[in-house]
Amino acid sequence: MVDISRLLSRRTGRMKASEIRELLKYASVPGVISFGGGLPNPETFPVDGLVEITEKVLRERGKSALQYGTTEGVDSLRDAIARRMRDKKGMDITKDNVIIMSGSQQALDLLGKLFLEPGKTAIVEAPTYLAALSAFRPYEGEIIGVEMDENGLKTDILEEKMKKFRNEGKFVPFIYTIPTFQNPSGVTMSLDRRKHLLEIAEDFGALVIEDDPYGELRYSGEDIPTLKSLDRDGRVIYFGTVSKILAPGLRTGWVIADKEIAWKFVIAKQATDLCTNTLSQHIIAEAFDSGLVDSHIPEIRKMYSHKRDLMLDMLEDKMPEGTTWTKPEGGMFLWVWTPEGVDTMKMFPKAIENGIAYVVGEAFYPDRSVKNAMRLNFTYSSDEEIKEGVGRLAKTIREFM
Ligand code: PMP
Ligand code: G9A
Repeated sequence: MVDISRLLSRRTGRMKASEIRELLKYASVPGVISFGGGLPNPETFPVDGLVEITEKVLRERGKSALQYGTTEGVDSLRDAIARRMRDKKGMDITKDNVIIMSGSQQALDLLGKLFLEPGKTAIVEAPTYLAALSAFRPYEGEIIGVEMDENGLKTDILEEKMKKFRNEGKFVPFIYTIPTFQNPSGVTMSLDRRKHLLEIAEDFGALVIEDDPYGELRYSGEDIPTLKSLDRDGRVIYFGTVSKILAPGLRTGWVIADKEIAWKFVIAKQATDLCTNTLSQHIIAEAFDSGLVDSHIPEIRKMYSHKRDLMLDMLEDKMPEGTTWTKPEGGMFLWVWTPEGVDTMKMFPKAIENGIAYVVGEAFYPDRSVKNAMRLNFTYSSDEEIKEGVGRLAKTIREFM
């Protein structure tokens, strides 16, 4: 065996297996109900529609659909996305602002590659998307979380922190947010906070990253304008994906940015994978253009909104005194605060013993400082599993208290 420890780069020391991916193992352990993984419900995948489209694409455009493509992405897909972002998200953009990614996860990695290094500080929400932390960490900047409440990122606290950082000589290239139906909390940032966030970013010369995989999955309440639609000077970089409105296996997402920034993403992407899966891109372009995606999203909303309501009802019914949770208007997750002193990491073995899995809250904080919280996914489990699983979770918390 070669001893590779001396051979590895310094950055590998900052790489860590995703706790969510590790948890996916429990999704297949017989008898364990998992609210852990952030998986779409496979019943929502429009398999028949995609069979038809794939055959059409291969027959009509097989030679180009199986060839390498440009790094920026397949033109028909960039066009379809630009149109969609203009119509549904109020963005003033063209195809030239759209760069196709191998999932928005790739955009997160390239973001770190482009903007982080020792001496730079990324601001994230606390809690934030776990795999964004995994993407940023190897690039050796500092990552600092700013707390949230039921209206999203607390921008007054952000402003104070930014002032303090400026006095300390800390340099903040970007503020990363998931403003709509956040992963992990399910919370949506209010319009006032969105405007305030953009003002702060402008004052301090930082970019704003709007990661929006869930925006089209609204079950109640009113749409709030995207940060990108409120952007006046090209400060917002928007990340989108088909993972939650079509299928994650297609591994396709996009970056919307001003042309200069978009070009930086292109160069960084070239070194990573040259281009995103060309066949997937042709299939997705067709799925947008033929109306498959639009006819299909209401079905996803219907199923998930029912599951959200069911989980909320069950929590109301079963949870012990002192436990609270968010009530998301969309997305795939909700966030549970366990009573003070109930450390969900320490409780985890008991949960598995009782046949229920969740993601421990501390994994979503850059400093792992919060112990009495967990994330629950409500989209993957069957209705029966949701009913039974919340009961098991409540029993686990009671026993652990
Ligand atoms: N950002 C957030 C906030 C997510 O929740 C996810 C997926 N769970 C991603 C990015 C990655 O999505 P994709 O499948 O497009 O890589
Ligand atoms: O790792 C995955 O499969 C994507 C899930 C993301 C999440 O659970 O937040």
